[in-house]
Amino acid sequence: MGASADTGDPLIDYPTFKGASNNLDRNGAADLIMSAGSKVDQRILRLTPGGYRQSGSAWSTTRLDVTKSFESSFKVYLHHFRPGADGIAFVVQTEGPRALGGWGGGVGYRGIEPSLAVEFDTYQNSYDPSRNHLAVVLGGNPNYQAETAESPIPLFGRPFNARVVYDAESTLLRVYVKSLSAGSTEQLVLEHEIDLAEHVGDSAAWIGFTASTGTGLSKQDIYSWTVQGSGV
Ligand SMILES: [Ca+2]
Repeated sequence: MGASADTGDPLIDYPTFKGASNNLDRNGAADLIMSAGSKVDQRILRLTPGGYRQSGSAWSTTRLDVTKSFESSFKVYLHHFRPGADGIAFVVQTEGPRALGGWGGGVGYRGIEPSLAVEFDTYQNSYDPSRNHLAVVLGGNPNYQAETAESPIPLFGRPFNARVVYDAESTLLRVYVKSLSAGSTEQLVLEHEIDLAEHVGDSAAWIGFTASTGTGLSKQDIYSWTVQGSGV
Protein backbone atom coordinates (compact mmCIF):
# COMPACT_ATOMS: atom_id res chain seq x y z
CA MET A 1 0.00 0.00 0.00
CA GLY A 2 2.45 2.64 1.21
CA ALA A 3 5.03 1.56 -1.36
CA SER A 4 2.92 2.75 -4.27
CA ALA A 5 4.63 6.13 -4.34
CA ASP A 6 8.05 4.52 -4.65
CA THR A 7 7.54 1.72 -7.15
CA GLY A 8 5.97 1.18 -10.53
CA ASP A 9 5.37 3.58 -13.38
CA PRO A 10 4.95 7.28 -12.66
CA LEU A 11 1.37 8.54 -12.62
CA ILE A 12 2.49 11.53 -14.70
CA ASP A 13 5.65 11.40 -16.78
CA TYR A 14 6.65 14.21 -19.14
CA PRO A 15 10.39 14.22 -19.88
CA THR A 16 9.21 16.89 -22.33
CA PHE A 17 5.58 17.91 -22.87
CA LYS A 18 5.44 16.31 -26.31
CA GLY A 19 2.17 14.36 -26.53
CA ALA A 20 0.76 16.06 -23.41
CA SER A 21 -1.86 18.10 -25.26
CA ASN A 22 -4.84 15.82 -24.55
CA ASN A 23 -3.82 15.20 -20.95
CA LEU A 24 -3.36 18.74 -19.70
CA ASP A 25 -6.22 21.20 -19.24
CA ARG A 26 -4.76 24.62 -19.98
CA ASN A 27 -6.34 27.94 -19.06
CA GLY A 28 -5.58 31.60 -19.59
CA ALA A 29 -2.13 32.31 -20.97
CA ALA A 30 -0.84 28.71 -20.60
CA ASP A 31 0.18 26.83 -23.73
CA LEU A 32 2.36 23.99 -24.95
CA ILE A 33 5.02 25.32 -27.30
CA MET A 34 7.96 24.04 -29.31
CA SER A 35 11.21 24.12 -27.39
CA ALA A 36 13.46 26.68 -29.08
CA GLY A 37 16.80 25.41 -30.34
CA SER A 38 15.91 21.75 -30.06
CA LYS A 39 16.55 19.57 -33.11
CA VAL A 40 13.97 16.99 -32.09
CA ASP A 41 10.31 17.76 -31.45
CA GLN A 42 10.20 18.73 -27.79
CA ARG A 43 7.52 20.73 -26.05
CA ILE A 44 7.52 22.88 -22.96
CA LEU A 45 4.66 24.13 -20.85
CA ARG A 46 4.75 27.94 -21.05
CA LEU A 47 2.48 29.29 -18.32
CA THR A 48 2.97 32.93 -19.30
CA PRO A 49 4.55 34.08 -22.59
CA GLY A 50 5.95 37.33 -21.21
CA GLY A 51 3.10 39.85 -21.53
CA TYR A 52 1.77 42.19 -18.89
CA ARG A 53 -0.94 41.13 -16.44
CA GLN A 54 -1.21 37.51 -17.53
CA SER A 55 -2.15 34.38 -15.64
CA GLY A 56 -2.08 30.78 -16.74
CA SER A 57 -2.83 27.37 -15.29
CA ALA A 58 -2.43 23.76 -16.41
CA TRP A 59 -3.93 20.71 -14.71
CA SER A 60 -3.37 17.04 -15.38
CA THR A 61 -6.58 15.31 -16.48
CA THR A 62 -5.43 12.45 -14.23
CA ARG A 63 -6.43 13.27 -10.68
CA LEU A 64 -4.24 12.38 -7.73
CA ASP A 65 -5.28 10.40 -4.64
CA VAL A 66 -4.12 12.79 -1.91
CA THR A 67 -4.85 10.30 0.88
CA LYS A 68 -1.68 8.53 -0.36
CA SER A 69 1.93 9.65 -0.42
CA PHE A 70 3.23 11.24 -3.60
CA GLU A 71 6.21 12.97 -5.06
CA SER A 72 6.30 15.54 -7.88
CA SER A 73 9.47 16.67 -9.66
CA PHE A 74 9.70 19.42 -12.25
CA LYS A 75 12.21 21.59 -14.07
CA VAL A 76 11.47 25.31 -14.10
CA TYR A 77 12.88 28.20 -16.11
CA LEU A 78 11.70 31.76 -15.35
CA HIS A 79 13.37 34.19 -17.68
CA HIS A 80 13.35 36.90 -20.36
CA PHE A 81 12.78 40.29 -18.71
CA ARG A 82 14.38 41.80 -15.62
CA PRO A 83 13.20 42.18 -12.99
CA GLY A 84 11.00 39.12 -13.44
CA ALA A 85 7.52 38.61 -12.05
CA ASP A 86 5.59 37.07 -10.52
CA GLY A 87 6.63 33.41 -10.36
CA ILE A 88 5.04 29.98 -10.58
CA ALA A 89 3.25 27.64 -8.20
CA PHE A 90 2.72 23.91 -7.95
CA VAL A 91 -0.91 23.57 -6.91
CA VAL A 92 -3.16 20.83 -5.52
CA GLN A 93 -6.83 21.83 -5.78
CA THR A 94 -10.38 20.52 -5.91
CA GLU A 95 -12.07 23.48 -7.64
CA GLY A 96 -11.76 21.83 -11.05
CA PRO A 97 -9.93 21.66 -14.38
CA ARG A 98 -10.85 25.25 -15.34
CA ALA A 99 -9.41 26.74 -12.14
CA LEU A 100 -7.47 29.93 -12.87
CA GLY A 101 -6.55 32.73 -10.52
CA GLY A 102 -5.84 36.37 -11.21
CA TRP A 103 -2.70 38.09 -12.47
CA GLY A 104 -0.07 39.74 -10.28
CA GLY A 105 0.92 38.78 -6.76
CA GLY A 106 -1.44 35.81 -6.60
CA VAL A 107 0.88 33.87 -8.96
CA GLY A 108 -2.11 32.55 -10.90
CA TYR A 109 -3.59 30.69 -7.90
CA ARG A 110 -5.30 33.61 -6.14
CA GLY A 111 -8.92 32.65 -5.50
CA ILE A 112 -8.55 28.95 -6.32
CA GLU A 113 -10.18 27.18 -3.37
CA PRO A 114 -9.81 24.73 -1.78
CA SER A 115 -6.15 24.58 -2.68
CA LEU A 116 -2.60 24.20 -1.54
CA ALA A 117 0.00 26.15 -3.51
CA VAL A 118 3.77 25.83 -3.29
CA GLU A 119 4.94 29.09 -4.81
CA PHE A 120 8.27 30.01 -6.30
CA ASP A 121 7.94 33.77 -6.03
CA THR A 122 10.15 36.23 -7.91
CA TYR A 123 8.38 39.49 -7.05
CA GLN A 124 8.22 41.11 -3.62
CA ASN A 125 4.68 42.19 -2.80
CA SER A 126 3.92 43.97 0.47
CA TYR A 127 3.18 40.64 2.20
CA ASP A 128 6.30 38.87 0.83
CA PRO A 129 9.66 38.43 2.58
CA SER A 130 11.71 38.92 -0.62
CA ARG A 131 11.78 38.64 -4.39
CA ASN A 132 13.37 35.18 -4.24
CA HIS A 133 11.37 33.04 -1.85
CA LEU A 134 9.25 29.91 -1.59
CA ALA A 135 5.99 29.64 0.32
CA VAL A 136 3.20 27.21 1.13
CA VAL A 137 -0.05 29.10 0.58
CA LEU A 138 -3.47 27.79 1.62
CA GLY A 139 -6.92 28.62 0.27
CA GLY A 140 -5.72 30.62 -2.73
CA ASN A 141 -4.84 33.61 -0.57
CA PRO A 142 -1.28 34.91 -1.19
CA ASN A 143 -1.56 37.13 1.88
CA TYR A 144 -1.68 34.00 4.00
CA GLN A 145 1.58 32.10 3.75
CA ALA A 146 1.52 29.04 6.01
CA GLU A 147 5.28 28.67 5.60
CA THR A 148 7.85 30.80 3.85
CA ALA A 149 11.58 30.58 3.24
CA GLU A 150 14.25 32.35 1.27
CA SER A 151 15.35 30.33 -1.77
CA PRO A 152 18.96 29.13 -1.49
CA ILE A 153 19.28 29.43 -5.29
CA PRO A 154 18.18 32.12 -7.76
CA LEU A 155 14.63 31.38 -8.95
CA PHE A 156 14.83 33.86 -11.82
CA GLY A 157 17.20 33.75 -14.78
CA ARG A 158 18.49 30.21 -14.39
CA PRO A 159 16.72 26.87 -14.75
CA PHE A 160 16.32 24.78 -11.61
CA ASN A 161 14.74 21.54 -10.44
CA ALA A 162 12.11 21.37 -7.73
CA ARG A 163 10.67 18.41 -5.85
CA VAL A 164 7.52 18.35 -3.69
CA VAL A 165 7.20 15.31 -1.45
CA TYR A 166 4.08 14.47 0.56
CA ASP A 167 4.17 11.74 3.19
CA ALA A 168 0.55 10.79 3.89
CA GLU A 169 1.36 8.87 7.09
CA SER A 170 3.16 11.73 8.82
CA THR A 171 1.09 14.36 6.89
CA LEU A 172 4.30 16.19 6.06
CA LEU A 173 4.93 18.19 2.91
CA ARG A 174 8.53 18.91 1.97
CA VAL A 175 9.84 21.12 -0.81
CA TYR A 176 13.33 20.86 -2.28
CA VAL A 177 15.20 22.85 -4.93
CA LYS A 178 18.34 22.09 -6.86
CA SER A 179 20.39 24.30 -9.12
CA LEU A 180 21.44 22.75 -12.44
CA SER A 181 25.01 23.98 -12.00
CA ALA A 182 27.65 21.26 -11.91
CA GLY A 183 28.27 19.89 -8.44
CA SER A 184 25.16 21.38 -6.86
CA THR A 185 23.10 19.33 -4.44
CA GLU A 186 19.40 19.31 -3.67
CA GLN A 187 18.37 21.42 -0.67
CA LEU A 188 15.34 21.14 1.61
CA VAL A 189 13.68 24.57 1.71
CA LEU A 190 10.23 24.14 3.24
CA GLU A 191 8.47 21.71 5.51
CA HIS A 192 4.80 21.96 6.42
CA GLU A 193 2.48 19.62 8.28
CA ILE A 194 -0.92 19.32 6.65
CA ASP A 195 -3.58 16.67 6.12
CA LEU A 196 -3.95 17.32 2.43
CA ALA A 197 -7.14 15.33 1.82
CA GLU A 198 -8.82 17.05 4.75
CA HIS A 199 -7.61 20.48 3.59
CA VAL A 200 -8.90 20.13 0.00
CA GLY A 201 -12.04 18.30 1.13
CA ASP A 202 -11.70 15.28 -1.14
CA SER A 203 -9.45 12.29 -1.71
CA ALA A 204 -9.15 13.12 -5.44
CA ALA A 205 -7.47 16.38 -6.43
CA TRP A 206 -6.30 18.13 -9.57
CA ILE A 207 -2.60 18.86 -9.68
CA GLY A 208 -0.63 21.19 -11.87
CA PHE A 209 0.85 24.63 -12.17
CA THR A 210 -0.13 28.28 -12.16
CA ALA A 211 1.82 31.44 -12.95
CA SER A 212 1.21 35.14 -13.41
CA THR A 213 2.76 38.42 -14.45
CA GLY A 214 1.85 41.98 -13.55
CA THR A 215 3.65 45.19 -14.36
CA GLY A 216 6.79 43.07 -14.13
CA LEU A 217 6.82 40.11 -16.46
CA SER A 218 8.54 36.87 -17.39
CA LYS A 219 8.35 33.91 -19.65
CA GLN A 220 7.56 31.13 -17.16
CA ASP A 221 8.26 27.64 -18.38
CA ILE A 222 8.06 24.07 -17.11
CA TYR A 223 10.42 21.78 -19.07
CA SER A 224 9.61 18.42 -17.49
CA TRP A 225 7.23 16.98 -14.91
CA THR A 226 6.87 13.64 -13.20
CA VAL A 227 4.56 12.51 -10.41
CA GLN A 228 4.93 9.28 -8.46
CA GLY A 229 1.71 8.55 -6.69
CA SER A 230 -1.73 6.96 -6.92
CA GLY A 231 -4.38 8.00 -9.42
CA VAL A 232 -8.12 7.85 -8.87
CA1 LIG B 1 5.07 37.91 -4.88
